[in-house]
Amino acid sequence: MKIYNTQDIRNIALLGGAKSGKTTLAEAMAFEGKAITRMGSVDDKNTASDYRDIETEKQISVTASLLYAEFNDRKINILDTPGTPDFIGEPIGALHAVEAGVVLVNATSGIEVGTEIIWRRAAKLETPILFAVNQLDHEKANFEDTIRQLKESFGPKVTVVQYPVATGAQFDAVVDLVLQKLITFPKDGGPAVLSEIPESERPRADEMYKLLVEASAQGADDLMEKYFETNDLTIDEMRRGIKLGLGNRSVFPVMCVSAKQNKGVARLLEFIGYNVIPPTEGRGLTTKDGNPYTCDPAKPMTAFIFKTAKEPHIGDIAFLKVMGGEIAEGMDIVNTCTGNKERISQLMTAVGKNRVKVDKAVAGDIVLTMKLKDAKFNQTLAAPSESTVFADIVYPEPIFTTAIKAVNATEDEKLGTALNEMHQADPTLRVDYSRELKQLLLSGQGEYHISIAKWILDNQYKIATEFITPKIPYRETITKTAEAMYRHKKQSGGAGQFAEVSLYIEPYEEGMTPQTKYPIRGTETVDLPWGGRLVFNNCIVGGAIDARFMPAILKGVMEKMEEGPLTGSYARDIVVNVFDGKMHPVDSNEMAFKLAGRNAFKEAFKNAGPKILEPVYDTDVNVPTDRMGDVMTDLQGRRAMVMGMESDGAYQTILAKVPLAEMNRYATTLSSLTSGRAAYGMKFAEYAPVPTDLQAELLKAYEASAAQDEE
Ligand SMILES: Nc1nc2c(ncn2[C@@H]2O[C@H](COP(=O)(O)OP(=O)(O)OP(=O)(O)O)[C@@H](O)[C@H]2O)c(=O)[nH]1
Ligand SMILES: [Mg+2]
Repeated sequence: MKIYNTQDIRNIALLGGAKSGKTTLAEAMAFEGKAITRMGSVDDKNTASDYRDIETEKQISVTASLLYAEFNDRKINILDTPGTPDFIGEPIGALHAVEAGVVLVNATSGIEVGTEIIWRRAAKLETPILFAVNQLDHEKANFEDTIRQLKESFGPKVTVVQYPVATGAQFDAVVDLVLQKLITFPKDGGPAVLSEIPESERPRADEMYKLLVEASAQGADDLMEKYFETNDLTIDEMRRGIKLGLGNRSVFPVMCVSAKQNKGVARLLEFIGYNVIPPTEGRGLTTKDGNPYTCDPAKPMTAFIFKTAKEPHIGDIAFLKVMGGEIAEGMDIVNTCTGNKERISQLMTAVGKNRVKVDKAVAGDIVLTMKLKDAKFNQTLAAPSESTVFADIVYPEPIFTTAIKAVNATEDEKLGTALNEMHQADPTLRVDYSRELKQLLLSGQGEYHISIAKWILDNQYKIATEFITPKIPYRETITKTAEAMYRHKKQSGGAGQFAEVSLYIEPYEEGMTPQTKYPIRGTETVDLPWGGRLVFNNCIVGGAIDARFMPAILKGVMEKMEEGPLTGSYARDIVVNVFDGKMHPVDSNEMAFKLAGRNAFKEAFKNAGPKILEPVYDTDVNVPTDRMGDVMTDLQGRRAMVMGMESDGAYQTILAKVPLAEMNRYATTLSSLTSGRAAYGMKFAEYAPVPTDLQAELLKAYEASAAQDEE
């Protein structure tokens, strides 16, 4: 394949709602760009982009694919991303490798949630956006409605560049206001035909053109001035305004296509080639130390790994955006994140599943490389003299968690390895072993996300797995003071064991006044690894217990703190005052005092108004105003405490404190309450006592499971 210069490369990501037609458009673009000779279709499961087993099985995109088109002496790299909101990590990753996003909008169903989420990301990254209204051939297509919705959601900078003369079965021509031509698509395929705009379309075309001129003036200050003075621009000025406006996000042009019938796709490629900024003019990336880094072929070689994948027969694939210099086969480089030396053994460009070898790639290009020893997403490859490290792509926090285990316990290790590999391919899929809950936790962007992960485990890794509701990390504490004495005494044959401990426990509070009932002779404060504190006071008088036994008593108390007396959860926020005890000259030892300390603490705890605490999360739910009522009622059913409300256009944000135990499957419920139009986030806030009836339930459940363990 020909090597293109930086200036002749354009990078776009196809974004937008689920099933809006991105993969179909990518296929048509690759076809128009001579990268494939025949167009496949999603319905026939033979597109270049949706080739993975899971994608042909479900007929959706799950992973971003790289494709390209060669058009008018330019190479256009295309990242086809999934639209299902559960796979949001893919378009987010892709946005870090492109200079423009092409947002597809389905003319039959309008804007979808996923589109709004990715829109906000693009805004943050200052990525230029153009819209492609797709499926105009569909009988239910409605262009006017779609434009109205686009303007409602994304504001007045949404600018119509083309409009269809008719939609549905009659969709065979668009008026292109930039070219000032009618573009007709021949019935039996083949290149589109350009002609003068017919008289019958003139009034509409003129009216739309006025709006286009006004919008294009936003692209540059001099155009704005001229427009204010004369209320008009020349055609060339209008074109310059659109190009600049797309680049600086003051214009969001709208194009028209039927991806499936390959109508309008060549013109879209031409528009992209002409108007999208070259890589050198893009915002570039940020380095780890916060400096902007623009793409530049004159810099030493640097490349950012914005995605990794693993494929059968190939192994690990790294997706690179070359940011500086050029990268070539056989080159010795360094991974600046790990310091590891690597050699580039293979460079490829791709049309989805079909990969094409290239000898080198220049700054601005997007390429694949295989067989690196150890490369992960978010890492930087560079010339050995370089130390640049690019900042990480920030992925959204998980919103759905399940515990998972292998049906066959001997496959636990295999499962761990598989899940870690899957995390490398999809950073939003997270896996954690909780030592506290003794569960392997799998988290992602929704229940569907996790169910797809299970499909991959079942079918690709061939590991049978089971999902279990994750346990809640409860805590235990006390609400009043109590005393207890415990005597540990054992007389068996030779040496006996003896220790007696009396202690007085109180609830710990930040800044509390120390008790005066027993004189405190020494204090040890333990910041507990699971949160909260244990204050351990030595109040022994007259040498009732030797100082050398105190650490053993503390150890015993800590053991019981680690496995709380009520339900085995961690205990927290307690003051223990050891005020008396007894020793035996021969039989007393550390082991005996540990046991006595542990049991005395357990006794006292039970009489100190023990309470189970549960984690409570600060939760913000972003809901369309018309669904507020349902979402609110549901939240109240989850013991939520509503803290406030914020209005945000057609959306409201509910701020609430909700117990984690009530949030299981919330993503799924919220999605069905709002037809997928809401989003939410959660952050740990505090531990709070559980209601009495729930405490009784938890105690019963723990006793039952403890009894079972003993059997
Ligand atoms: N009538 C019509 N159908 C289309 C058009 N483009 C795509 N489709 C159909 O819409 C469905 C979804 O198309 P895809 O290309 O998979 O959509 P997508 O946006 O890639 O979907 P995800 O990646 O899963 O979000 C398929 O059945 C396509 O055949 C179009 O222009 N017209
Ligand atoms: Mg797709």
